[in-house]
Amino acid sequence: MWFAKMDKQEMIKRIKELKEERNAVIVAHNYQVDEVQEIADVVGDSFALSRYCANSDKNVIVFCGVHFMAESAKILSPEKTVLLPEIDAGCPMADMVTAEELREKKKQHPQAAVVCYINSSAEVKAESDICCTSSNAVKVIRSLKEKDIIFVPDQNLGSYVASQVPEKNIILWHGYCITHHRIKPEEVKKIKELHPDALLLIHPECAPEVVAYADFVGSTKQIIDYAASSSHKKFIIGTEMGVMYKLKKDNPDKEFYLMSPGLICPNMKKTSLKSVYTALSEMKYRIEIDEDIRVRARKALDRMLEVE
Ligand code: CIZ
Ligand code: SF4
Repeated sequence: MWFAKMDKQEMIKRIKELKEERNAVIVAHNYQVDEVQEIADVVGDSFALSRYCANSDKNVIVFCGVHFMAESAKILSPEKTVLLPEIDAGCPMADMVTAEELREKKKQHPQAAVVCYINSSAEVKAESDICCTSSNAVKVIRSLKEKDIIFVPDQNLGSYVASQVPEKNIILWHGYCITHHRIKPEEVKKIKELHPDALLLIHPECAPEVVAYADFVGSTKQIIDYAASSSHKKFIIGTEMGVMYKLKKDNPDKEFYLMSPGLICPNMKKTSLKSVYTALSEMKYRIEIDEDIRVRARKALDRMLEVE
């Protein structure tokens, strides 16, 4: 293809021109590759990005992330064109629960409230009472009057919340993140021994045996904010390697070590400068959601916002 001959600087220039022509905004998740984070107008977690898009006056959104994130942006901004540069960039955890399976579970526990992690499809959000992110899951669960809570799809985030809110009965689903869940406690023990004076910051998508080693547990944003405001100088980072870009850039006086070389999400790494360029030039891939599902999914997101 002709753009194979374009060098990086030329590609960046063309992306910027196309962005103006299309009246578009480019947003990138904290797990995106460095060069995609560099060209983005804003980098953040899934919900902050969706909120940013909803408040933006641009009518095209290029969402550099995975499918459920672009869908969340579309749920909040139905009048805008939302583009996902790599259409097969999905989240395996989000695919571990379907709306039909969730309806079955609800029948077994009719008294329970349903909380879905933002890492879920629009159809699953539409079947849920309220959404949550890894930043606000504990707060969301505490806000509910029901004692029994079906929590989908992440068993690890669900277990973490259960440990923080023991007065609730959390009914766990069997989903997990293929990237965070595979980290073993032995590996964590070893890296802690290698850097005994570093603080260990861990994402709650890791297994409870791993989270047990953490000095701090939080979402990508909470990990980034914690490292920036801490007087400590060394940190072991227990989430996807993409966050290292911002951590190192914003804190040149501090040292960061990735908890495991296995902390890499293959779906997040599918998006490249080339795919962003193609998304803008060919206006693809457009995210569309059935209006009935969108309206119901929106209620679950709006209810979460009321808790914030
Ligand atoms: O909500 C997000 O963006 C995800 C998937 C992780 C996080 O902790 O920010
Ligand atoms: Fe999904 Fe895990 Fe990748 Fe996040 S890091 S998008 S939860 S597979």
